[in-house]
Amino acid sequence: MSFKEVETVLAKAKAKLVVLLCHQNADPDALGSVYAFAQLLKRTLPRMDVEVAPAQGVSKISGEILKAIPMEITADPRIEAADVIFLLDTSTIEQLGPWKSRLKHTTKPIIVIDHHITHPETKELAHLAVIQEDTSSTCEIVYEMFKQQNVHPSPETAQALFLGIAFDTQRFRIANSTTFKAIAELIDFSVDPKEVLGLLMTPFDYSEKVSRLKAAKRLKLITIGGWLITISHVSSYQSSAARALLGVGAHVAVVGGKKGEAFKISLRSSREFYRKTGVHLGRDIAKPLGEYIHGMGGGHSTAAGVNGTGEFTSVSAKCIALLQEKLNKRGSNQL
Ligand SMILES: [Mn+2]
Repeated sequence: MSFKEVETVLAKAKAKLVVLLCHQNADPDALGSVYAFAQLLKRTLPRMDVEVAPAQGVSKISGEILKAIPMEITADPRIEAADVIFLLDTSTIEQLGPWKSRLKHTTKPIIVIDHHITHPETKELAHLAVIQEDTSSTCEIVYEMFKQQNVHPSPETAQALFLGIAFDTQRFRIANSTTFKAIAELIDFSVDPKEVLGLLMTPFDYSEKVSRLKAAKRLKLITIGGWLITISHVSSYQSSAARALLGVGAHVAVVGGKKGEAFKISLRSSREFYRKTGVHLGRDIAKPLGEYIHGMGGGHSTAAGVNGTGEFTSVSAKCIALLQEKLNKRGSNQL
């Protein structure tokens, strides 16, 4: 796939205005890729008007990045007036929140640039789809296009790309040699890794710290077949609390909490737990747990969530039962 294909679509549409969108609560990869791609378009086609708009704002970490690297973004993109619409780092139009319906009925060409597994509906919607599922970030795909066009990114653009790649590769933990080559080149475009990596470390809010500590104080520790399982409850920041419990040594952390009538559970497990047991938290635990509490559950192999209604005691008992069943163990020991 090349930038030339994008240029062909733009030329055919006689594009004077294009809008670049990315998913809501934009993470650094989404933000970095829309921003950098806009810079590439402006450098290649200087007469074209380019608007950048993350749907419903950006994540907390991205907010910190925006303070350090000023990027021109708009909260009110001219979607209807645009000649071509781009979606970056966005696998379904659901992720565009309230803008979804504005896109569903558009007759303008839509170009998707992404590294997630594409939803069939998005494939149908897209005029051109640049999907590289084996690339660790959308920023890497965008940087490749800079190279194809022989355009050198500005220091700000290089920083934005660097941060997107660093974020999506979990600070290079899952990066491969292609990623490291791109990173080395970006550093040569005046990125100071020490300085910019600091932007990805947002300190916890006071209330988030309290939730994490309360979850630790209230935790119930059991073992099932030698695996350390922690179960706890807090009324907010459940996922942060579950990550904290993994940090202190749990193989699996289940943190539930009620806010009004809504009951929410976050589940996390270590990679080792998933590798050795094959228990997929999203599929094997969160999904049936969601049905049990008359709500919905799902997620990834080591990170999942459930929403519904229920009481902590019965929900945690059900969760333990599911873990026992999936691990093929009858009992559990309380430590
Ligand atoms: Mn991404």
